Amino acid sequence: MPTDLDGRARAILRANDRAGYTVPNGQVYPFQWNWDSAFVALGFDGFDRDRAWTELETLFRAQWEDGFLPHIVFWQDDPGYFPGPSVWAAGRTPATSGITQPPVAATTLRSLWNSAQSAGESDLYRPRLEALFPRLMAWHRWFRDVRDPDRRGVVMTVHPWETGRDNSPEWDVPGEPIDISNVGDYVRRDTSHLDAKERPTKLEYDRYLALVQFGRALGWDHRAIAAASPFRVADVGMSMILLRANRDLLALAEELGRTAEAAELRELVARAEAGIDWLWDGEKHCWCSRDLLTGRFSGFVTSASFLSFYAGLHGPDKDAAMLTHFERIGDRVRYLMPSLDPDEPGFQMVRYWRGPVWAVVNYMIGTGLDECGYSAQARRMRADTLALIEHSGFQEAYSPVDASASGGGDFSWTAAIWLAWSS
Ligand code: 9WN
Repeated sequence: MPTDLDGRARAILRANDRAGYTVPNGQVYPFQWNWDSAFVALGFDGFDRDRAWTELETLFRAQWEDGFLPHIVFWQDDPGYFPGPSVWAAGRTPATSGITQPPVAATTLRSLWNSAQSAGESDLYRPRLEALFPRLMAWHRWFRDVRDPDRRGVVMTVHPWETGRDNSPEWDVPGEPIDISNVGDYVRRDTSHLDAKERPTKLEYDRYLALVQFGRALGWDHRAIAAASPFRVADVGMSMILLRANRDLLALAEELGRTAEAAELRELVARAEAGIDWLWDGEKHCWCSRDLLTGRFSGFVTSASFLSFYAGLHGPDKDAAMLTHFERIGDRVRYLMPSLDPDEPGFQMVRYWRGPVWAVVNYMIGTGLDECGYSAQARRMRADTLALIEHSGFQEAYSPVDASASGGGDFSWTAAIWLAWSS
């Protein structure tokens, strides 16, 4: 692999470092994002272990008392992004948003810990692990208590931004009941930085804003929101990522000798393993998200559908069906894994989560495939991801057809995935 790309990736992380947290991109996303930081920490770990741990520690400094971990931390205001802290009005210091994001942090922490151990630095990092562990536990308990009140083993999400896959077509039908009649005027900033054809539409933004206004009107009382939101979806991505994260947190609990927490986590893993079948669409033969209000499957094969491997699920029939989708999609596009099945009429090769490839999702899919023994598919995930970066640099996302860029450049989590995966 060309080593200049290693240097470039490190330079991007350093340039986007705001002394303790990393912005995804300096212009478009000038704050700390939750799951971005979890991936960024993996990138730092290869050349600055201390800084990697700091990324997670800074994120958890913004945790609420009830365990909730916000999707954005506004460490300082910046007019370059909308909606900013005054729109969220979460009433917190530091200012934060009122929704969360996929819980990748426990999986990252386990990886950082393993790496510290291999480097013979356990003594140095154990106190930091001990300090972070209860914070992770609190966040995972928050998911259990607030986002799975019926104990189904799947995660409720109440905003498309929570899923991290903002404008996935999975949210089109569940988004219809959102009342956008009182959203009022607002000025988007994303489309002043980026081409509008690479971004969500006005209708989607109206819905995002209406849901922010809904949460704000309830004072960001998460139980009240979960009981009344017009948008309540069991996101396949979030559910798979949380199952994986609970397994990793369990390993850390065992490592730390926390027997009570380990028992709690074992129960969460067992519940998710039993409940996640609710997200298997037997007609489309795929994992997909499901509307909690209507029970309706999205019916879409998305990149998140392939996170079943990362979640550690083993089911020969379902695996075979997903691998058939993998082969079919792999024949249709040059670069895996498009965020939407290219055989869908709504596939758009540069419109955000309706087609483009994201290095972080590829990393999770590839890791899962490898762990489950599907090594040829895992190799393709890695090779395609590195080829995209070699072709077009460190973009937010890429066209699966021709590797053209979608979204912002000099992107932190893409640089991090290069560093974590190329050596
Ligand atoms: C809203 C920062 C974030 C990612 C998300 C991605 C995008 C924000 C936006 O950027 O979302 O959270 O304004 O478009 O969809 O996954 O965390 O990189």
